[in-house]
Amino acid sequence: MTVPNEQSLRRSVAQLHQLLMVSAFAFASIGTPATAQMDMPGVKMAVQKQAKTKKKSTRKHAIEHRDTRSAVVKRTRKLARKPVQATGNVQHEKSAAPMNMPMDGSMATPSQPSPGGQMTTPMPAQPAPGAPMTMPMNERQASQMGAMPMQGAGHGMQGMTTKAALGPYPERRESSGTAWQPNASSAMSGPIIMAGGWMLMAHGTVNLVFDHQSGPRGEDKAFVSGILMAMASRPVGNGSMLQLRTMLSPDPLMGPSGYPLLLQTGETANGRTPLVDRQHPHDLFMELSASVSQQIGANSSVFIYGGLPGEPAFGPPAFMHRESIMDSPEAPITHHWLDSTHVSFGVVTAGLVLDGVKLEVSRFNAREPDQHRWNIETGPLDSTSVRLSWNPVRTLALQGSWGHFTDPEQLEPGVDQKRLSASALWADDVAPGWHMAATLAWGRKIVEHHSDDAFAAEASLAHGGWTFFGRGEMVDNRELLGIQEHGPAFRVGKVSLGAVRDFPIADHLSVGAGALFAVDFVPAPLTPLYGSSNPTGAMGFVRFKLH
Ligand SMILES: [Cu+2]
Repeated sequence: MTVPNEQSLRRSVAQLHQLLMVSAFAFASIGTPATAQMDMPGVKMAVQKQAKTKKKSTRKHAIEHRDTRSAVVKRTRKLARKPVQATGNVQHEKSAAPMNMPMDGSMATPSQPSPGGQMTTPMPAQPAPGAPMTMPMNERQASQMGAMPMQGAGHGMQGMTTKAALGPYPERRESSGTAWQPNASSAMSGPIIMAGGWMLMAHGTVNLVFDHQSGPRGEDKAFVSGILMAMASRPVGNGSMLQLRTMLSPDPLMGPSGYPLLLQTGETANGRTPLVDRQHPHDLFMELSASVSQQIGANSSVFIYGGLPGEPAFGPPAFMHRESIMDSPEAPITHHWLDSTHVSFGVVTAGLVLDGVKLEVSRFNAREPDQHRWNIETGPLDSTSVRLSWNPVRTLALQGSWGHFTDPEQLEPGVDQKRLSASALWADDVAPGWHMAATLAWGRKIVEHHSDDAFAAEASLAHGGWTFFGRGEMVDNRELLGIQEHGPAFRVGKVSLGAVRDFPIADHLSVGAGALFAVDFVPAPLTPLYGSSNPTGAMGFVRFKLH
């Protein structure tokens, strides 16, 4: 993808995407049209642009009907005449995650079939100037709505499948890039605005972190990290769905050398020396992507995804999107084995979805981002990855993937890598009001006949405004002596435990305070360098969360 006028390409891609997302949001929040058009195969309808959801708790239905949203419509419609007021419930972080609205029209109820099999249901318009429609609801509300009977719906939507960006499955299954998480996950949720046929969603977290890493290789630093993600999607024809995504990171503000993190390696701050015992900052643009999917059967679809940058079909969802550890501000030391490809400057992925199975192939630029964190880079799409994903039940997401990475490391020119990964993500309510998520992941990096493994186990437990999280990791790392892949592999480990308490300050916005403590496990040959066999790390943080 080396083009003659690279500078202008970078600039225009970035500007175009920014403009798109910004104008979409601006449009949505000012002149909201009275109706939002929603299309799905065989169904065309206009729906009321305002909705208020009522808060009730019918726990009994919460579990059975979590993913059945078709009947939501009726309830929404019934309540639609009440004044618009967002009802984001931020008291229960996880269990109160706003519901992701299906985008395929299953929010609306058709009443009159038109001759062509198309149904049109115009609904009373009540424009509220300046008030974009948001449809926040916590799981309980959503489930309760989902459990509402379809009174009066002559042509019920039962049996209709909700449709996400990449296929006809519950939208909650989608995660970073084209990765899947369990349907029962609430990691990707945020306020939703419907405007002009588009469904807009945003979410994100910004952390202010105070970091202390012990010993001679440790250091202290305060920094800002996080992600802000905006998505816009709309149907574009019969069974097709378009999605645009922008993900931004404040990480470049922390400076090119990132933050102290014992046993972490990967990327560079100056283009000459590797970062060791530090986590690199992520680029401002973590994702600027577009995807189009076409439904090819009741539960199947094909899709294509392109990003500059984007995430190829390799590994589990990126750590900042995994519900099991997304509340921790600390990057995993397994990052460059499992999910460091989440910011790849040039990705094209084609995929096939058959019910709970997804097979996808990516061609991408595997070169890791360089030390310039504010720009967009380009490079040839000369690397390949293949991923097979399987969600056998709504609480589980499995994947296995393989990749050939051409020349990934800036400081190791000409050295290719192969990587393998397998992971299992799990999420469910373990008791009323208690939501749990867990991940088990393995990654292998094969470089010049060395095979180096990495393992990660993560879990989070959310209750009320509290989230507890933990992670254990083990890595065979050759880069700790700063001599890249040519050093011996040292098996190192780490256990990290933490908690955060969030307090709502506005609809969909909370402020939280948290802390974590980590113990590192260093093998004997490295203990003189680290001052002990168990150096430690600690972080205190304050965060804003849009959800
Ligand atoms: Cu990363």
